[in-house]
Amino acid sequence: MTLSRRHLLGAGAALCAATVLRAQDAPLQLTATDVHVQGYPTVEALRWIDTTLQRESGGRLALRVYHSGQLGRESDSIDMARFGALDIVRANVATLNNAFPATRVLALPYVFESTAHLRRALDGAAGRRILAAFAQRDLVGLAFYDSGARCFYNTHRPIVVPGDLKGLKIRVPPSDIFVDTIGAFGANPTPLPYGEVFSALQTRLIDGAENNWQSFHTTRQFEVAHYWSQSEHSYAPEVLLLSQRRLDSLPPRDRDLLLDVCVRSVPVLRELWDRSETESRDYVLAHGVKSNAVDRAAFVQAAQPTLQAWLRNADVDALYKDIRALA
Ligand code: GTR
Repeated sequence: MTLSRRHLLGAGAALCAATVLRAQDAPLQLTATDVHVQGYPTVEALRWIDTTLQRESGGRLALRVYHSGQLGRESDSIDMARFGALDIVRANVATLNNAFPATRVLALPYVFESTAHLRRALDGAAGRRILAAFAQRDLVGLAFYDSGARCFYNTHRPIVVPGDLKGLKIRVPPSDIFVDTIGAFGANPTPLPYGEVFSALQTRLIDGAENNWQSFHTTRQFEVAHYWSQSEHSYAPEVLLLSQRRLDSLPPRDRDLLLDVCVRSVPVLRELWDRSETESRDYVLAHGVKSNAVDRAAFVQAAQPTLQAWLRNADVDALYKDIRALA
């Protein structure tokens, strides 16, 4: 088929019209932040939200994802979202523990038995109650994401019983619960922002830290800390938070779509999570990391005074009982 001049002019006119339409209807670009690198499950879940929003809003909404802590520390980005300076924050509940008491139960030691237990609790009444509590401080709790089981890793030796941590400086996230828990195990807890852990290990400012396999892998901390000990002392999950101001500014149909797409990103994240956990573990073990089992009963016992002290708060205790009933 040969294209006539008339066809070409027609196509050109249509293209111009589409461009004008796009300019008028420029998508509203929401912003999201995550301290993790590209390819990390939480960052990929945010990307999925972006493409799904674009597709299902007919191009009205998009999400720009700032990964790798480009917008600063996790704790600062939570405040930025509260004041409307950015829209979505993917943060760990550990960073939220001090300011948002409802999140505390999720970070306490040995509350969860497994990822399946964690997911049951987050998908049920306890999860809904915790998400609702963010409204008190200008945030919308959108969804929880997995963060696996946090375990110890260090530059010195295998940790089998809590006593093996004695004298070690272990980095913790900025949460009083983590300071208490890691201190109760006998280590010297050292709060530091996530982005500073690798160099702190390298310069021997700290002896170790605790986190999940994926963080240990993607931050390359495994190149410096060669001992991983499977303590599974906390399952502190991730949470997706939205600026209430932003939500209020959206027309109802976009509001509903945004909330719905974020909820639908949870199974997407979970699939990515399960796959990447195995990949990260295999990768670091193939690159010289030595992993060992711990005396779990000894860790559970050492955690009891911390757990009981935090459970003196009636709200934390009520959530704890609901969660334990699902174990
Ligand atoms: C990771 C979590 C991050 C950050 C980090 C930390 O597991 O995904 O958001 O909180 O832990 O320990 O600071």
